[in-house]
Amino acid sequence: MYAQGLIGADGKTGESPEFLEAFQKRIDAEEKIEPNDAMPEGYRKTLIRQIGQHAHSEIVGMLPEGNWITRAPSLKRKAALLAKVQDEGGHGLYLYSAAETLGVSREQMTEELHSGKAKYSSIFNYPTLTWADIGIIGWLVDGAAIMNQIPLCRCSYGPYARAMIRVCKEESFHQRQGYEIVMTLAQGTPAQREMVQDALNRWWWPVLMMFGPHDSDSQHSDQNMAWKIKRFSNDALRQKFVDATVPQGEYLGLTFPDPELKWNEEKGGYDFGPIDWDEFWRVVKGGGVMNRDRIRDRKAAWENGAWVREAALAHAEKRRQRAAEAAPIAAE
Ligand code: FAQ
Repeated sequence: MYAQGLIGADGKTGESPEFLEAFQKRIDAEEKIEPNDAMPEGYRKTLIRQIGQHAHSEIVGMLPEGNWITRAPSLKRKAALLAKVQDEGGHGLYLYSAAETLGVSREQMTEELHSGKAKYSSIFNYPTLTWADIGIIGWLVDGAAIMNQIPLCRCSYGPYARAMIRVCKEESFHQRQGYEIVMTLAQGTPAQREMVQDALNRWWWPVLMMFGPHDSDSQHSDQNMAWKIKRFSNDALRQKFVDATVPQGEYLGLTFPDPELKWNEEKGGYDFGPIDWDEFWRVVKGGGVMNRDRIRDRKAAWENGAWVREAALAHAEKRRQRAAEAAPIAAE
């Protein structure tokens, strides 16, 4: 069924206009679409694509921060970071489960991640060089994730929307723990201030890229907004994020690495400089500093965890057999 290309990539439909119109009416009436409902093939496929990529992002996203758990500067920081990274793993699992309700298996999705067919967020291909990067990831990367994911709580596909509610609550704790790390460093010694400013300089532009290409280059936006999978365009969310985040940085006396960043009274938002889309596409296509390491680490985790999956299956089979043997006795 999914023999060719990326799962969910083609979105070809062969449905009658009446069926598509009736489906659109349900969407327009804000009805939730549930797993057993009839849905256009394109809707199902684009959801598998987006939810699968989102799940992969959460799982790959554990790596840059996981790298700092053993080096966190105090027990309190270590406990919070450990909990955060575990939360990201949990988000990945809810999302894989949500995608599975659309008829794709976790193994298929994993295979596509490992082969490089399926994407994951560009942001996780940048290295975490100092402890300040952990604060900046919480503040900015989780901040951007929340901006994108709050509207997904109203996504038309029920299982995805419901998963997002808990994910967003947890992301909001992540964002606060990040901002608190950044605040401590920004109010610390000159060396700490310099470290956090350097981290902000390195992460700012890649974070703006997380929202995806400009609306004019976003191939999925129009259809996915009509289907109410997306509620806001990539550019609209990027603008909201900049407007919310710049005052938070300025409050701490930090500067943003963009000479064109300026409040625009007329539009009621910030103007900002051009994004380097060549860098974005290079990173998305595998050419970022950490792409190769990230996939190598995910593959190793999958292979090293094979015995756990086998043991769980053997245990489930043993329980099934015992239940089958006990059934005649229970029935007497
Ligand atoms: N990186 O037509 P559009 C997190 C691809 S979770 C890589 O605009 P769409 C939590 C896009 O897939 C972060 N690829 O696509 C955390 C498409 O390629 P395709 C992840 C990107 O779907 C925090 C092509 O470009 N969040 O951070 C990126 O309408 C801390 C054309 O783009 C989600 O996944 C990118 N940045 O809009 C974890 C949220 N942007 O599939 C650990 C759900 C675009 O045709 C630590 N996803 N592309 O081959 C979405 O909202 C959407 O999928 C967008 C893209 C907005 C990401």
